[in-house]
Amino acid sequence: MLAEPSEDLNQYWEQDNQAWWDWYVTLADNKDIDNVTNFVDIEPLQHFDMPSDSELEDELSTPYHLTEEHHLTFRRDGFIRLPNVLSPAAVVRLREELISLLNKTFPINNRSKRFLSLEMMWLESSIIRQYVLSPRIAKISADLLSVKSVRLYHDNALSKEPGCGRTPWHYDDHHFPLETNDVVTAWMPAQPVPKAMGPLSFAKPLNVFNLVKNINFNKNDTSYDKKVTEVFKANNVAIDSKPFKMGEASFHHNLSFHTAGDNRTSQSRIVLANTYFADGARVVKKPTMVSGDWQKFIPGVGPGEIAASKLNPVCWPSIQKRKI
Ligand SMILES: O=C(O)CCC(=O)C(=O)O
Repeated sequence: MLAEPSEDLNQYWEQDNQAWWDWYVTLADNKDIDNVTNFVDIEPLQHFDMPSDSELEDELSTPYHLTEEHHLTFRRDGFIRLPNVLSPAAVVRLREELISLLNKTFPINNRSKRFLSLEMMWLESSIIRQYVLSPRIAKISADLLSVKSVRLYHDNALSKEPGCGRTPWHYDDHHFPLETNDVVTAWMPAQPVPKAMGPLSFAKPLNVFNLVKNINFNKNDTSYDKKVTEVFKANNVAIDSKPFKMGEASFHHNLSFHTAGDNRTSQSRIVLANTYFADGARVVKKPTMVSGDWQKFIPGVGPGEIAASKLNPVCWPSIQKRKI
């Protein structure tokens, strides 16, 4: 968690998670996004025949081959980008379904420059459930963490709308109120993400979090984000902000410092981010407001208790049939 959560963070978030994101992106230092008028036009996605439900299930159950080099990279850098985690057709189906869910929640005239978020979609959509409870994705996560078994913390649609600014620098240990560092987020774009669209970007190696872990988090301004940028610059920290190709996904550890660029394109940057954690982990003793509405993700579990509610299914090892 934060080095020393200050008194004013030691409270629960009182609103919903969308309000959390609306607040959170105000903490990013954005120099000129508001003045951008010439957005980069992005070609619509190529047409692919949609996979049937059973083809999708097959794809999302097929193990992904991780090499020793992948493991070393993840351990050293705290993140890894993996090509072809999803086939192009599975990306198109994911995008179509996420757009349909986003359309049900967010009126089209209230999206401008926002960061839209939707969680727990797996409870509502049988298609998203396949991507969230996917043995392929959960096994990559468990293997990278070198743990036997992972549970779901939450799924998250992250739609960075055209004109939305940067995501502030952070590590997820700030956000997830889990008493473990065996936490990983699979960030799976539902289209390619060129530089202008705001790809997730990582500071490396993993241990650079030590350089910034004592910076005071200020919930009211951009000072935290600015200070992290300054410290990373002063220490010549390498930042990986490469674009994401179709089907590529990244997996990041909860101590990996990351940010994301602004979206200067005409298309929404839509991503499915699934977070998994080692089975057996507990909720921290003092969750803060930076954890948002975490009780929605671990209902009925109090601080200090094992995070194993019925909304935190074991996703790896997978079980064939599940009832929610
Ligand atoms: O998508 C983004 O811009 C930020 C996502 C993020 O920070 C995360 O998934 O941990």
